[in-house]
Amino acid sequence: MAAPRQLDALIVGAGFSGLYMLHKLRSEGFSAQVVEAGSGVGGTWFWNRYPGARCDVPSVEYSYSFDPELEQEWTWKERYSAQPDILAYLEHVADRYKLRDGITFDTRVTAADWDEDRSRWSVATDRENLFDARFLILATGALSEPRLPDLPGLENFAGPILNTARWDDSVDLAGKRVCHFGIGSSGIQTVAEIGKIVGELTVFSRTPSFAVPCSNPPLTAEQSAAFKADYPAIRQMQRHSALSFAELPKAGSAKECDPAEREERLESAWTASTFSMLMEFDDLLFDDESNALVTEFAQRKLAQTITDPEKARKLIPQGSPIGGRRLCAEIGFYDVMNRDNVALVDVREEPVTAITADSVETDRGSYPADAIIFATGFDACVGAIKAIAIRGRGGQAISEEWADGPRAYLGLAVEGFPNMFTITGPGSPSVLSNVVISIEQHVEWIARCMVDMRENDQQVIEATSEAEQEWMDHAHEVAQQTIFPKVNSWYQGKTRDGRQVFMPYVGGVGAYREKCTQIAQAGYEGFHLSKAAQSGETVAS
Ligand code: FAD
Ligand code: N01
Repeated sequence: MAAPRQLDALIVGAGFSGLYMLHKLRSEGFSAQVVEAGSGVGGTWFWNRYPGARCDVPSVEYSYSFDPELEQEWTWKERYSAQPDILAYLEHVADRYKLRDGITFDTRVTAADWDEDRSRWSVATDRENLFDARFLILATGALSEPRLPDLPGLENFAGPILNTARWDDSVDLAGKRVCHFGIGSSGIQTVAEIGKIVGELTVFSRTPSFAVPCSNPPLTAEQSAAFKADYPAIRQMQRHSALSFAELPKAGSAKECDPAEREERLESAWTASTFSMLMEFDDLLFDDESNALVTEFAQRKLAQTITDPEKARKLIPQGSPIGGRRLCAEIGFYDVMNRDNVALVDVREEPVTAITADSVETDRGSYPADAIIFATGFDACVGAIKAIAIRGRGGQAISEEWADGPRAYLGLAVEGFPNMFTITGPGSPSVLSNVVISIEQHVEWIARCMVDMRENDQQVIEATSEAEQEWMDHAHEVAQQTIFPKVNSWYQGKTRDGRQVFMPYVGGVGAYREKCTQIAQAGYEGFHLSKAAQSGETVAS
């Protein structure tokens, strides 16, 4: 086996996070390498190739803001771009900044051990290569570890089994009988597309989400030019708003609004943009009464859209405030669900009992299947990190440390795991924001921290347990003031005894950014900084 490669930083993952992290560290003069399990760049947009996959934040906002030249040279075709276009953009980024030679593809990081005697990370992969790095940066993605249901007899199924997050486009579904599981954002997009070509479709749902119509006209040359001219203002707004959108919630409470005016406003918000419904008033994520009014409006809209009352009963969320689960954007999903060749099974009332070679059996019936699709979500926020055997100080394992829910300082660093950073880790705004903008903030903070350490001849940084606890308490307290912890969603992690733990930070992207900046300016308050255990190598290459 070859000697471990010596690096300042080993970055895991080549999505939006890993690509920018590599570029940033290289431009600051550090030696860094990315290890990526996939055979190309793009992360989410490399893996999620299912039909209909697209972003639900406008592309002019869901794109890097760090380089005005990149903003000017790239033109988005649609308001919400499809997966191939977002992947093409990330491939362009990899080429433009000459990043590919810094990425080891088709290689999975399997283990990382903190060597206390040398204050360095020893990183192992599923190939022969080993790395020895001062810093370990986890750009592994909050939504990258697919979660698949353990259905009885699945191994007996004779046809193809597809997963939206690992899509195989060599499978031809035209005219086939398809059983599809899961109708979150991925499932809704997939069903809307495959529903047009399959022979028969049975959709197995569990918890339904609200989906709003996605208006996605192509962008005209004039619109693109206007966006390009506006980029500085758009970015400024994004960086300092609560959700890193260029649109701010409109001032005022839903419950205090005149009912006729409220109805009119919600009617136009319904088709305006994915998140307009949640931005129409500024108290919808905090005030149960205001939220209930908008929830009831959305239920009414869906009842008018879904023609079969039995399907409507199963598809319209009940007892769940709108926005508590991620709002979905739909282009033709309910039209497909309205078709006669599309059946809907709610597994909560009709559980799956067996999978045979060519059917899905429930306690009430048998559904023929030539192919099965899983759009059943991800082990969100923590899955990809826990999948690596990471051992920190004293050999403690991250999977054990987080067995009762993730703990982290600012969602960036974990006590007991020195020199390890998590980009959009649990406890940061991450998935409750336009993620690209949150990624950029983390990347820039980490790079700045490494530069400051180099300048101050410090090699080791670790969150203190007090700071971590204080941040966790604060994040918990802020979350309790919102609707989020009241809802069953993938935002919630689970403890060993089955309790739910809310994972993202809901205090707002702008406020969070300020807090992170203040902490850095105050000499990395809440972190312990020191020299390496043994003198010798410095951080700079
Ligand atoms: P990822 O893109 O997930 O990349 C992580 C990479 O790490 C992956 O390529 C993975 O293979 C690699 N990796 C993980 N573990 C290992 C390991 N052990 N060894 C080697 N490599 C590893 N967010 C929004 O804000 N707006 C949207 O509209 C939006 N749309 C989305 C649509 C879909 C279908 C999905 C699934 C998510 C969407 N998201 C959206 C969230 C999206 O994940 C983020 O916006 C963003 O792409 C995350 O980038 P990332 O680089 O942090 O992680
Ligand atoms: O995953 P999900 P997703 N039988 O967890 C259900 C982003 N994204 O991949 O909640 C039947 O939302 C499960 O039910 P339950 C976005 O942030 C964005 O769709 O576990 N159903 C749930 O309803 C999104 O939120 C876009 O009770 C089963 C569904 O499957 C996040 O990624 C597109 C089941 C999974 O939904 C995750 O979205 C795609 C079973 N056995 C993704 N097991 C955009 O549009 C689970 N379910 C931008």
